[in-house]
Amino acid sequence: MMAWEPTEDLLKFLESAIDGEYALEKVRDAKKKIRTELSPDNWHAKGLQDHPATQLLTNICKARLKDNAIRVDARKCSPHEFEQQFENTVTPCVITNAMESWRANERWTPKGLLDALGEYRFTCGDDDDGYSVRVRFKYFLYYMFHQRDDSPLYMFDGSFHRRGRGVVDDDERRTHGGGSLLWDYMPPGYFASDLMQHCGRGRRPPYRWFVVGPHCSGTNIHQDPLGTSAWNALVHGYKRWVLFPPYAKKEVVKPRSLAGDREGITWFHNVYPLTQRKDWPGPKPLEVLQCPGEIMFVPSGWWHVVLNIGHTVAVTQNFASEANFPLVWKRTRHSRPKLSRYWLKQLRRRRPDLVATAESVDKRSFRFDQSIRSDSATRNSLLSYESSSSSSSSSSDSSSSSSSSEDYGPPPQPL
Ligand SMILES: O=C(O)CCC(=O)C(=O)O
Ligand SMILES: [Fe+2]
Repeated sequence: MMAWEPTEDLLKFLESAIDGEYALEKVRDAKKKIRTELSPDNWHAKGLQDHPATQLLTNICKARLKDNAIRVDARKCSPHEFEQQFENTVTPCVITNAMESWRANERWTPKGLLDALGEYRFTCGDDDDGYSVRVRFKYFLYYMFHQRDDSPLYMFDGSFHRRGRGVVDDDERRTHGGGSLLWDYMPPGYFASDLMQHCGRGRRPPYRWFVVGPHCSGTNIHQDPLGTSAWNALVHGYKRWVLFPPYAKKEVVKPRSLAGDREGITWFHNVYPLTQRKDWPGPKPLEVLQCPGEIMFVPSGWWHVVLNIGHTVAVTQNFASEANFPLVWKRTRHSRPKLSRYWLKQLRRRRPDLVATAESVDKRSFRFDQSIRSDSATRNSLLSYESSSSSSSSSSDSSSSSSSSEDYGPPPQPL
């Protein structure tokens, strides 16, 4: 698991295998397109990697403090239990012992990936017109080990299944030669029946990403699109997560005064300290230090922000399950009407049991919280989360809600 430590041996190897000067030039070109507001020579201007606050965040991590998430051993918790306890109650958790057999454990090392994918280009961000900016893996790898950027470039690639030797088609696992990264992992059994698979080949919005993050890179606070849930499996490095329940108000967890900040690390510097104060107006954060070999489950609607500690390699997928289907259906119907028509057609054939749910969502003005909270387990789960993390029931969350959390109501009231 130490494969991504910048040892002398590894650095020597990278020097011998990659033209460093050219690599940094290519990365510089990508930076210019991705953050047009910032000169490519100014990415380290704030010295954030050496900032005491960053070091504190990192040390807290190493000491394994600041982790109040539930761990679920995949060998002991059945899919039915998982569904009941976590999916249906919209409760985040960390899954252990679910990726032991993955080929990724051996193959996703700097040398292994350089050998398999060094020449292929992967997405590291978008330009101002929304087009992907891609960098060859070998150049990105060199950059990772030769930068001190405040918020380093983050490789986040949704087309990774098409890269690698022997890849001939982008959808069916079996038509990929052994070269695709798809062969190196297997979605955990809990998430095997992803209902969005019925959206059809090529129509489905991007839903799986290969994620390579240098130390201090990260993802700013957000909710995942279309009401989907996600799992995020970490092969190397550590990820520090902070999560807030769906009913947290956007303007509290993502203050407008920091609207210019789009980076995970700046959230940790500017907002995280506020969350630790007595006068923090939002729900208390759920904090996680995700270790290598662990899978983070982020249920539908939960706000989350991530900071990579040490170089990280992960794979993440978003999905629709029976538990979040009403919300995903509602959002898809609203923002992707054409896709939703095709999806419904397929569901009629393959999952007719869900059609009535879809139709009932269409008929009434559906509120996700009313649906999930009619279940007493959910009520209790969200309640116990609230009471374990805050001293009083939060009165700060009024009924006015931000646009992105309009499907969720205020926190549950005591029974
Ligand atoms: O940086 C990460 O690993 C988190 C990714 C994430 O939250 C997302 O892709 O929606
Ligand atoms: Fe996310």
